Amino acid sequence: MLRLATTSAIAAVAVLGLTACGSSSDDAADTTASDGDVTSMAATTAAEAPSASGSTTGAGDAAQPRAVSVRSTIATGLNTPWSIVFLPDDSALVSERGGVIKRIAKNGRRATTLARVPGVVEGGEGGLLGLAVSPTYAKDRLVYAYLTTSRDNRIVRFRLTASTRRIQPRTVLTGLESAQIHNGGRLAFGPDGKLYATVGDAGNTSASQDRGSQNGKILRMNPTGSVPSDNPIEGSRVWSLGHRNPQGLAFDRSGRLWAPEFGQNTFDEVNLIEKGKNYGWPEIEGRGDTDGGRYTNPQVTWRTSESSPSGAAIVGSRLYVAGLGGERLWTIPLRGARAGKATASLVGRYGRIRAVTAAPDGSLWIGTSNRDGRGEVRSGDDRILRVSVGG
Ligand SMILES: [Ca+2]
Repeated sequence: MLRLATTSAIAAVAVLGLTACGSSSDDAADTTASDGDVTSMAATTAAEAPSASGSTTGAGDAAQPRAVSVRSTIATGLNTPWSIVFLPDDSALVSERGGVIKRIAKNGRRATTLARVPGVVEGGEGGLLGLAVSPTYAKDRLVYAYLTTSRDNRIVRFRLTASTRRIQPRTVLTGLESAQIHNGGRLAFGPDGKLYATVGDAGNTSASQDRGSQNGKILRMNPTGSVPSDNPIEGSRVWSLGHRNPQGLAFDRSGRLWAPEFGQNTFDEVNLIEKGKNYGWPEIEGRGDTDGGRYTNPQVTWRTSESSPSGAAIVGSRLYVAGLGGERLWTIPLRGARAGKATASLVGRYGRIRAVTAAPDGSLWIGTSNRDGRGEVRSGDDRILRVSVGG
């Protein structure tokens, strides 16, 4: 009975949030008065709901996560690092949203400018966003980037090595709708060798349920950008639909894909992404009526003030999610296809956290995002930190 009551309360709050407000920027839930009012009202109404709720299956999930502890500062003085990826030689590449790729040598303690990606137009939440390293980098030296230009969001690829000074991008996918908000932008290669990309609704909520649009989707494509023959909709890169603004992708050791997603005013989500499934936006924010299985509910929800989740990474059997507005790192135990209870670390200590990447040594690297126009800039921002997550 309690469970039913809680679900109803959540549904009521979700409806309230949807009807009270139009499209809002996500990276900060409470920058405007109207957003702030709705957020606080929702938070009050939802006070009896768990602050971070996941599956309750498996008593072991309630155990404390392994210790999350900041071990060292890898680099400082960055400007809105969006994505951190590692090359096979254990050096790292960092995308700054303004368009620059920086490099951190193996065991290095500073980020040096490598090259600028041509065509990037930084504005609102857009700019140089996700990076991905070719799974066959040793042979092809290819790096992939998701970026905002003057007319679209697109994915490009280019050869990149430590000696590269000038990038010559080739297009992989063009024509994704761009906007000041909801550009998505995360890239990741799956264990299947396919390239996955999170694409936001660009503020056009009707795109998310439109199978003919690539916005509000998670896309799956061949490394050239062509459509794999085993995608769910013939001739389409759409892998899953009904998304608002996902900015994180992480594959677990069984090859399952997990993706956090910004909610509008009430509930952020973590979803287990499966082929062809519909994650509900804009019909549902957070958990709701699946309409007889038409929609798939998230496995974890948060109030937007607690999370505003961007990047995601998995180490062992735990999913780590970077919180922008929530200014924290979330740890979520994964048990097969179920997510357990989320636990927060580093709350407020470093400000906004956007990037989180599993490092070759088993640690996590996290990147702050205090210079993105929505944060409180601290001396040394933005920074990349090395975080241990236990043995
Ligand atoms: Ca959803």
